[in-house]
Formats: sequence, structure tokens, C-alpha cells
Amino acid sequence: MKNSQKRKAVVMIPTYNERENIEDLITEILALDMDLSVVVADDNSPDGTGAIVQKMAESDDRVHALIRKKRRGRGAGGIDGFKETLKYSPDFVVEMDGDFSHQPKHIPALLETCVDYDLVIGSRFVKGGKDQDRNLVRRIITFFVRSFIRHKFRIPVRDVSSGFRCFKREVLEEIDLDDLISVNPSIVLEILYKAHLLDFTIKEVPIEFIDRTRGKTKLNFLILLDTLIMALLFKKRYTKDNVKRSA
Ligand SMILES: Nc1nc2c(ncn2[C@@H]2O[C@H](COP(=O)(O)OP(=O)(O)O)[C@@H](O)[C@H]2O)c(=O)[nH]1
Ligand SMILES: [Mg+2]
Repeated sequence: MKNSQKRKAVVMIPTYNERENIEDLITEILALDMDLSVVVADDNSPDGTGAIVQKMAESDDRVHALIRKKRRGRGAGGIDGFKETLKYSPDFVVEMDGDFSHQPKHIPALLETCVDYDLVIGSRFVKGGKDQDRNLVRRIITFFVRSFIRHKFRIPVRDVSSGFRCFKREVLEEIDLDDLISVNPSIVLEILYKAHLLDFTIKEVPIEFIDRTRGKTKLNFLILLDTLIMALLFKKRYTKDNVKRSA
């Protein structure tokens, strides 16, 4: 038995309108031969995603539905989702999207590597990683956003915007989830940046990112702009001296 398999991990999935994906995704995650449970942080999706998860939770105590009614957003939902996972005292917390872009088959490698590192990023841009071809406009935009951010933040990570990752519980406890300013997807970078300033060890493992085939992306120009503005704000907000472990 591998090291990570003896330990308990909770998978946290923020969702908004993932009705076509969520049940199959949870089923695939739970079919992995590991001690996993799942927390879905759903923003009261109009398409009924939350109800699907609640129904699964009734018959499987590894499934937990957190239905949020206030302050919708990928970031706000993720923060509450993380807080919920900590209630189950996991050794590890895996974060992933609910649209199959992040494939459950990569979870074992994330967990295994997280035995030796505090934070493990599922990365498209290390050897062996893949980013499925998306439309040219989106690739150009994200290329520039990522280059800008890597340059500005100087984090030794190639895939700074990857939301497929695994934390040792201590990282989430010490990062102070009540002291984060992102409401939207910039949360991914904000948490990574804080973890970096707190000197947690970070490792990337390759993943193959595939485009969603069901449901719609929530990314749009406004969200992208929000991400850039928030990034500039928290770059100013946090320094090595003022970011302290909250434990
Ligand atoms: N809780 C919550 N989850 C969200 C929200 N917006 C997006 N998500 C989820 O965040 C993940 C990534 O979103 P997605 O639209 O696929 O963005 P993309 O992968 O950048 O195209 C998916 O699981 C979404 O369902 C939101 O407002 N609240
Ligand atoms: Mg997606």
C-alpha cells in the first residue's frame, strides 16, 4: 500500500451549473481505490446541481453538499468549500473543477506527491503535462495573463492558474481562509501566493487538461479583468513580513 492511501483525503469541488457533469464526476472519484470523500460547494445553481449532490449524499456518506446562497463566486465558494473540508479532519485536501477538465485519474499522483510536499499543483506546463488545444483567442489571452503573473509574482511554478491541486491540511489551516480577498477565480492565485510567502514547499506534477465537453464555461471578459485587478491588489497586500501563519 502506498503512503498516501493510508491517509484521509477530501476532494473539494466548487460548482455552478454542472448538472451534466457532477454525478459522473463524483462516481469516478469515489471509484478510485483510496480513502476519499467529496465536498461540493455549489452556489445554489439554477440547473439543480446542488440537488443532485444532495441526493447522492443521502445514500453515500462520503458525499457532502454545501449549498451556498450568498456571495456567489468561484473564490467565495471555494473558501467555504475548504472550510467545510476541514471539518472532516483530512490529511489532504484536493481541489478540482467540476467539469471533467481535471480528470480523477490524476488524483493518486497528486496525493502521493503531497506526502513529501505541502502543496502539489496539477500542471499543464511541466514535462508530461498537456493542455488540450482550445480556441486560439483563449490560448493567446491566457498565455499573456500567465506570463504577466509569473513575472510579477515570481512564484517558482509554471502553471500558476491551475485549480487542480492537493494541499496538506496544515496549509489550509495556516493560510487563514478568513483573510482572502478574492471572490472570483483569482482565488487560485491568491492562495498559491500566500502559500509561497509562507514558505510551504510546492511541487508540480503533470496533468492532461481536457476541455469541458458538457456544460458551459463561466469565464468571460469581466471575470478575466477581475482576475487581473485582484492579482494587482493582493500583490500589494501581502508581503513576506505581513503574511503570518494563522495556526
Ligand atoms: N461555487 C461556484 N463555483 C463556480 C462558480 N463559477 C464557476 N465555478 C466552478 O468553477 C470551476 C471552473 O469553472 P469553469 O467555468 O469551468 O471555468 P474555466 O475552467 O476557466 O472555463 C467549475 O467547477 C465551475 O462549476 C461560482 O460562481 N461559484
Ligand atoms: Mg472549466
